[in-house]
Amino acid sequence: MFAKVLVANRGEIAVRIFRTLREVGVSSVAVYSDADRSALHVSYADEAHALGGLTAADSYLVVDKLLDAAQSSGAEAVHPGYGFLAENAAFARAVEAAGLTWIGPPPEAIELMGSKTRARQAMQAAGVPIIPGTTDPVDSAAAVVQLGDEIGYPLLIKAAAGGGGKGMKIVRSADEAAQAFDSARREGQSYFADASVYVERYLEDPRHVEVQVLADAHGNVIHLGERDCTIQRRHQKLVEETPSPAVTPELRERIGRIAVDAARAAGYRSAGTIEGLLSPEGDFFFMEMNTRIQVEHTVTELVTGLDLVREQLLVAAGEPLSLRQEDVVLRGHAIECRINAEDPSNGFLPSPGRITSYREPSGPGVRVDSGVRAGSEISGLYDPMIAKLIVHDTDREAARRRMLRALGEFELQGVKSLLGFHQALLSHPCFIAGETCHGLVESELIAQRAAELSREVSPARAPGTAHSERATVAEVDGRRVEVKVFVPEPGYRALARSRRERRAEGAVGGESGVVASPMQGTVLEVKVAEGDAVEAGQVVCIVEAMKMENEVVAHVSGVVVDISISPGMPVTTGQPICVIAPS
Ligand code: MV4
Repeated sequence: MFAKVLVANRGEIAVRIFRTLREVGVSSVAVYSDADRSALHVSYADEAHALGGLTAADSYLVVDKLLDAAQSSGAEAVHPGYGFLAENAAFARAVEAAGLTWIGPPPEAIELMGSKTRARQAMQAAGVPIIPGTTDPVDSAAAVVQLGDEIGYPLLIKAAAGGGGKGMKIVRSADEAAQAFDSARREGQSYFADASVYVERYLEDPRHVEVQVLADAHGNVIHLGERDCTIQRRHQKLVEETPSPAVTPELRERIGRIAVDAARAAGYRSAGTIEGLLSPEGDFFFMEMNTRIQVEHTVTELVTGLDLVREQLLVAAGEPLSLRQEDVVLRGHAIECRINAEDPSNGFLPSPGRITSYREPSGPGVRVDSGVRAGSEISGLYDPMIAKLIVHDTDREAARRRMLRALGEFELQGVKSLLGFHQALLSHPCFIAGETCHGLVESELIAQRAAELSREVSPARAPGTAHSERATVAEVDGRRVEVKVFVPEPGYRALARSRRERRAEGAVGGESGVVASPMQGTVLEVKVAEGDAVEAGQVVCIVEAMKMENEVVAHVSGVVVDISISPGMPVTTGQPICVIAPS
């Protein structure tokens, strides 16, 4: 086994991996951005190395910085967690080229599954059922129509480099093909720098059912049953459970075999997930493979009693898996609710701020995997998922009630969260009946119930000052030292203040001239230039948030002045984008 492992990640998953490392006696190395100096994952690890940089692009995504930290700490292996560089084959190769062990699948398997068309070809060749459609990219709207003639409508155009639902477009008839094709290519280009698309038959009212697999370097491939992740919002999973209410023991054996075949065909090693769609008729189709440990691996851990991160460590160290297929026992029912710092009564907008009060639920059958504590700042720069609440009980109804009990115990103040939303959702007859609940999470009813049920308070906000004095922790050669620092306020805050002052002096007309970002995200495209005349409602820029494109519009007519963003820039909620001066 390794003596020391670096985790190239943050938040709850970094803490989750550190916990296993501690149990197996491996020392742990954290890395952190400037925004994460006092984050929980940094204090949990045995040592911590600053990456420098505030945004993910300047820290957790910089390969050279991560490799430098690994090398200077003397780590022998790197665990990527999920997100960031977990499914980046070039990073996996760079880790190995640096003489370190990659705790994950072979880079070739990552690459194969990164191309949805290549993956479909390989799965088809291996006898794994794929959703009917093309296995090569389609290069024209005419080719989409041709497939429609052959297999009928509706069709679904997906990005070949994509996954997770980004850039999908439904085609309900031949005359919709051209627009959907162009739009899917544009989104593919903007999300993945790859406009290639392919086409599948659009399945109505499917369930998202995925199978957990484990594979070692000795030819052993096993599955650990399925997870049902049907409850999603804009392709972000919100609730996951196992077993799926729609999977019988016979179906489980069938999809388990399919998943093992798929993993073998990919030359897979480590923990991975075969994501599939289950039709109302009980047909299971391969959709894509996630070549990483997933957020929702926890529910599988609770019903199998296994530690999937420990299996990943064993496999990476060249050991065989700790069990064989016939040793896998699935016991009871587990449910996970993702506790995001988001406001369900405001379109699930991220809700950055400081957690003023925090107490996790506990008691029988309750697990919390969290990356925060009281006092943690939810920065708006990273993923809004701050904790996962997972429960286990003898059957689905008992687990559901246990989840409601635990949600009620969870104390989380200072930021808006999904606690009330989950209470509303899990109390709904549709969830109780184990149905697909499509459309329910977006419904006004749930948003209203969620608002009634949440006991959130707004964070107290100190007025901005130019610098603030703060006690913090500095990292010197991997050692952590308490120091006092003077922190300059973020640039945008100074900008906002100077605008307010100029407005007060009458320089920029009306009170409402500032166009502010309604969400935290990344600027994809700026649609206006300084000096442009714009109408109220006109799109000013596109902000990517939660993997979706969002149009930010001018709310008044006038002339654009003072554009303070550019493509590629991260923006936080309320950050000024530009000013519309009266024309
Ligand atoms: C589909 C689909 C219907 N037909 N593909 C892809 C990414 C994942 N987040 C959802 N995806 C879907 N792919 C075909 N050919 C429907 C979805 C889908 C979905 C599937 C199961 C459960 C919930 C869903 C919510 C939105 C979209």
